[in-house]
Amino acid sequence: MAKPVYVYKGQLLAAYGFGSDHPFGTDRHDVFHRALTAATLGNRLHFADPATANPEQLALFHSDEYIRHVERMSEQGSGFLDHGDTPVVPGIYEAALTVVGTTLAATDAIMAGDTSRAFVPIAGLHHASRLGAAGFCVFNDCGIAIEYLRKEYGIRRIAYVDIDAHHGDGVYYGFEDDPELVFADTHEDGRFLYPGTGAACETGKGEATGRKLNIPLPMNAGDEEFFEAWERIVALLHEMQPEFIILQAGADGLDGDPITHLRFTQAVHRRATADLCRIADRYASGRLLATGGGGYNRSNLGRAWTAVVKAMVETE
Ligand code: V1S
Ligand code: ZN
Repeated sequence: MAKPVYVYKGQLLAAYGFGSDHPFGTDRHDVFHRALTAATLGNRLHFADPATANPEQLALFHSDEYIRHVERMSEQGSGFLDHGDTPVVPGIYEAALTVVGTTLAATDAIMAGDTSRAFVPIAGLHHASRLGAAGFCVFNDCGIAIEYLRKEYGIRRIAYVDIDAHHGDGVYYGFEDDPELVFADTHEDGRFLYPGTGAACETGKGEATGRKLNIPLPMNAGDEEFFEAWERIVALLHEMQPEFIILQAGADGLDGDPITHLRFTQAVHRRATADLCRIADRYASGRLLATGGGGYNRSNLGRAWTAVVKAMVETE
């Protein structure tokens, strides 16, 4: 009997966001769940509750000073955590703790064997660095999950795959010289889009050289350009044979996103997820954790994230 795909749902998770004038509004969670419900995958899914992380878990990736700074700013309730993208809204510390806690709960569910595949919308906050917030991202749940898998489960060879339109700089620079973190990221070329990093020559440092793949795509690149890049990612994953795969499945590369300039369709999300499921089955006992990441056109977000979950169900 196939295990259900775990999809995380709950108002504590929905609370992470920055208000209706900001691209990362708190409506994104409900928009996704409405689209998923319409896809009627019902009995193949298990809707799991959000969880809250504790400061010790944050400290697996972030500095104590930065964690205290977010807590203090959140109590104060105004200003920005970065240079204008990540406003302090009331309760942002608690909401950010929920994003991290939910990604870690999904990690635990997979490692316990309750499921092989899990999807956490809203998570995938890949810009936060060890020392600070950036680009709508307060705490880097993906970076924390990587450290958590190592500490709690002794899983060393982890693959982080990122198809968000923005480069996953927080994860890349957090593990740039770490040979056991396989990193593969397609994104809109940094010469045209935030955060400006992720050039093809950024292939890792020291012993990690060659274990990181950054593939910048030109403005207006569509599915064809993506799939060409994707073959290189698939080849790297077969070579590295990871024990656990994390996918940051940002939906902001789809045509019509208000803040980027790519032209993917949801076929990108469907095929990327299906391929990762097969690779996970071959090397990682099926273990695949996907996070929602970006995506600011609400219809696209529903379509792309539903395609991720559907591909997980169909390959389970
Ligand atoms: N790209 C982009 C973009 N758009 C915005 C933005 C637009 C409207 C607003 F009301 C507020 C912000 N900011 C940016 C980027 C940050 C993008 C973060 C993407 C997050 C993710 O999808 O990858 C994962 C969840 N920031 C910038 O371009 C920096 C600025 C240079 C311009 C915007 N101002 C507000 C700050 C400085
Ligand atoms: Zn993005």
